[in-house]
Amino acid sequence: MSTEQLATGTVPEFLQQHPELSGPVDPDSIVSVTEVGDGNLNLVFIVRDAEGAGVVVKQSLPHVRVDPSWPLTRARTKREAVVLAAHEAVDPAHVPALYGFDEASVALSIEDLSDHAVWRSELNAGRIHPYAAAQLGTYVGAVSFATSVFGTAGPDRRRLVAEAANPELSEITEDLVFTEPYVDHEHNGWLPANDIDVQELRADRAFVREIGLAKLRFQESTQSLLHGDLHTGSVFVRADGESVRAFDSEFGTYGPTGFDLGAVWANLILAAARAKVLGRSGDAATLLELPLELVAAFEAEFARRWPERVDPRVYGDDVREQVLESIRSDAAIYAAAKTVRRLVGFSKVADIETLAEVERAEAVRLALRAARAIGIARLTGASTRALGDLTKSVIIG
Ligand code: SR1
Ligand code: MG
Repeated sequence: MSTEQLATGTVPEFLQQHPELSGPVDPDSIVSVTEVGDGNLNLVFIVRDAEGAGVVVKQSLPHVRVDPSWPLTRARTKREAVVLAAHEAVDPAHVPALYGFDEASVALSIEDLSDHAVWRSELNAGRIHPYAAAQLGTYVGAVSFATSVFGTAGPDRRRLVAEAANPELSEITEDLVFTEPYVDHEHNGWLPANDIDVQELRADRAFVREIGLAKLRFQESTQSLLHGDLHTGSVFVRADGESVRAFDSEFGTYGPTGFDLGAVWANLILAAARAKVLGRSGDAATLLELPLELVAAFEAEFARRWPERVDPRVYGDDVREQVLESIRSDAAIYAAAKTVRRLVGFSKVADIETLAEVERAEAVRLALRAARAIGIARLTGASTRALGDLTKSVIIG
């Protein structure tokens, strides 16, 4: 594809040619364009006009941004537009508004949320924003119910599942989250002090089996339309506590609902490990309570919508309870998988990487142990509360 690559200087003309992407911005009075992309994949521009209105324009590159030797489909922008449109239709309060998508230029435009901050950056600065966990639980509850068998009629849903197929990015998840950390791979890396921890992890056959089974469910399941990459760097928070938005859903596809819950949970474990090694055990304890709020809010929203289910004939409340139980269990193993991948594999996180070496090694050790602990304890039917307490005892002592 010979799509023109946008640059700060060419964005104004691009929006004049594509006014459907300009949202509230007047394309004829643009005064600033700033490239702010800090993720692994794309270009992201914040555009402002003379009245102060803003829009965010995102364009995919033909490769991974942080590794130009790694080609990647530019159709990922379309995949994100599909997921974002579907999620916005269900829960507009928890995602940025989608203004437009242009297939030829592989660009989309969304609401400018510059009055928000990225949750991961806030966590790393010691500001927890604890309300965000429950808000994300509500978001996952709303979109997972609406896109599940319970929220969408069968034939429509089968078409939607096909439309949201995301083969290339799903393969990245399968490789980076579930496979590479457990084998020798050039993407992996850790401090020498953590050699013993990685060896222990890989030698834990029960844990590796659970990771394999979790990968299998990720590959086979079409339970709901996932965000697909719901880490704290994909979440905006606003200091007034009134707005929490999940963005960057380009990895979205139909999959097991617990995958999104597990992503949030994992990143709370990582943030807690950071807090602990920096001497902030109180913050670590607060952070490790948040997965409970996440899961409780998810279940409450799912249950609130349950009376609207499209086919109640054999889907009684007992079915709902079993579905929620299996999602809780999935959330724990996906939390474990997503913790491990950020410590051992490609795409590590600032929470850990910005620590000095001694603290980093300790944080990695604690988080790996917490991941293994919940990945196994969930097999005994441990409650989310019990799993949360377990992570506290491992990380805080
Ligand atoms: C090559 S993409 C690496 C990672 O960045 C995204 O945030 C996803 O988590 C993906 O696994
Ligand atoms: Mg991202």
